[in-house]
Amino acid sequence: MKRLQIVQGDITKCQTDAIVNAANTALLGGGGVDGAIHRAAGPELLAECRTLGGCKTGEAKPTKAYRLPCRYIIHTPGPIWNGGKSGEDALLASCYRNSLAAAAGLGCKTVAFPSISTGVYHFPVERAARIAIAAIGDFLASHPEIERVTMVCFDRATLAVYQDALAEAGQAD
Ligand code: AR6
Repeated sequence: MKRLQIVQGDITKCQTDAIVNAANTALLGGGGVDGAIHRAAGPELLAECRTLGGCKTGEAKPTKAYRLPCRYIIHTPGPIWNGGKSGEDALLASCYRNSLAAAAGLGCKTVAFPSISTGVYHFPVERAARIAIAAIGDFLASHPEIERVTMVCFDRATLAVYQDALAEAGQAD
């Protein structure tokens, strides 16, 4: 999957058309990557988020990016890990699919994701990485207009897990 890249870094610095925020259903900011995105984008982001009326887990809503170097932020609340039998896998796949669909609908060609749900929401990272890579790969296969998707892993341990999952999935596309 040459159109899917895995890097280590800070997603707030990404110069992609869109970045994805691992948000919560209120869409009013929080800790982790959500906090970092709101701090870097500035207070206008929270003002726009207040107009959105929240977002269901697994769905995705876009905003402008304000002081960030990207064009759009796609906000998606990931599932909170609850042992794996509460539909978490399907909801996590929906986060990736719906975020990419929202970005494609806005004409974006490049999209960056953080590792959704694997921080505060405690989704096991190996399992999350396999789901993310499969969902992104499926979307790319049917959407040639998306040129590049970047998984931006904050720490080396997460980077290694996503690299292994990508190698496991093969280099087909
Ligand atoms: N760039 C890229 N990845 C980052 C960054 C960054 N600047 N900062 C943290 N990460 P989390 P979740 C990584 O907890 O599990 C918030 O309070 C982090 O190391 O941000 O989906 C929301 O408001 C981890 O690998 O998101 C929600 O309430 C990954 O991003 C809740 O947390 C996701 O960790 C969402 O929890």
